[in-house]
Amino acid sequence: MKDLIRVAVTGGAGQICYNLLFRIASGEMFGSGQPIALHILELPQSLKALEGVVLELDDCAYPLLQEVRIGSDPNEIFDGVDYAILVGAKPRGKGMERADLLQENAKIFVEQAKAFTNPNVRVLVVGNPCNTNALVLLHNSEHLKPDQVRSMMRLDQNRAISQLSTKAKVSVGEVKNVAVYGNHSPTMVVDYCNAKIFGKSAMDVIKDRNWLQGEMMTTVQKRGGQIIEARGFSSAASAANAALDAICDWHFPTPNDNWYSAGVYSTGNPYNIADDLYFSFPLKDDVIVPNLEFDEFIAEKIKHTEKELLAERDAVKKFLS
Ligand code: NAX
Repeated sequence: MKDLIRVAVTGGAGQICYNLLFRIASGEMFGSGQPIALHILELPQSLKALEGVVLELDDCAYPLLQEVRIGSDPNEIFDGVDYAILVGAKPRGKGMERADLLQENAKIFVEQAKAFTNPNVRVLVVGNPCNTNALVLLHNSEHLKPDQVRSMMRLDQNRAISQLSTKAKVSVGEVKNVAVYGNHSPTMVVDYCNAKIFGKSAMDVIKDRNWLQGEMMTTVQKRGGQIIEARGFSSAASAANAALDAICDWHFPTPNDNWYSAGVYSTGNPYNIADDLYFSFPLKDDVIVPNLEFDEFIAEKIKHTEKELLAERDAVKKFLS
């Protein structure tokens, strides 16, 4: 039997976790031979609901799930974990300004930053605004190094893959090297210049630059809003699926013929993006893929999303030590 992998998840009674916890426990994240312990954090007022989720986990009788801990104290829940998926965050309330949302969430990540004890822990921030929350987390931890923290951009990548495969009428497995840049927000940029379909340039296969720059880009950028409009709730199953993919991207070697996107610390990046941001780039294993070339449209949009992240950083500057 392999050593346990301990996975902390926050926001355990929320809708993303209802789609995520069961998939982790079933072995979908680390494989069918890997025993798992779940450490689940919730706010005190939602612990009862979380207890109900744990009853359901029990009732699945997952052979790999060796242990479940729940609680409201990050120090207890994050103690000794190998991975942490930080989903719990404060939603935007009625009449709340974006700057208020940034600050309210920053407080959560300032507190959680201090609670990690495993020097090798890897932390994926999902709760929005995820890139800036990741930056706050890094700045407020004595132990976490930049490469131990990421923000989740994999949902945007998956949305882009899906749009490209539908347009080209090929299966999703034939669409590779799709990268998204910047912020997890409507300024996020899909790099259609380097994407491949059947090993060929996506631009040569699709031959419709207007669609790539217009409908495809805006569909991916605004997909979250489209789902809220249709469902009445924000993306949950697809977000959980992306969190699963994002941890697999981190845990397992990247296939030779592909890359993936994640929000990583920008200092020292090869694309002239400002230092000290969490910015989405294409990665192979832990390294940003260098030397990719874009057209002017993409280059200009990348500057725009960088500007938005700089403004977010400015809004939380009092939390950045
Ligand atoms: P829910 O409101 O259903 O659940 C959030 C849960 O987090 C609640 O149960 C709440 O009690 C808990 N929580 C709040 N503060 C907490 C804290 N300090 N410690 C522990 N638990 C806490 O939201 P859900 O739909 O699950 O979404 C969670 C977050 O994911 C939101 O911030 C959302 O914006 C973000 N998303 C991020 C995505 C991404 O691609 N990065 C996509 C999906 C989603 O929009």
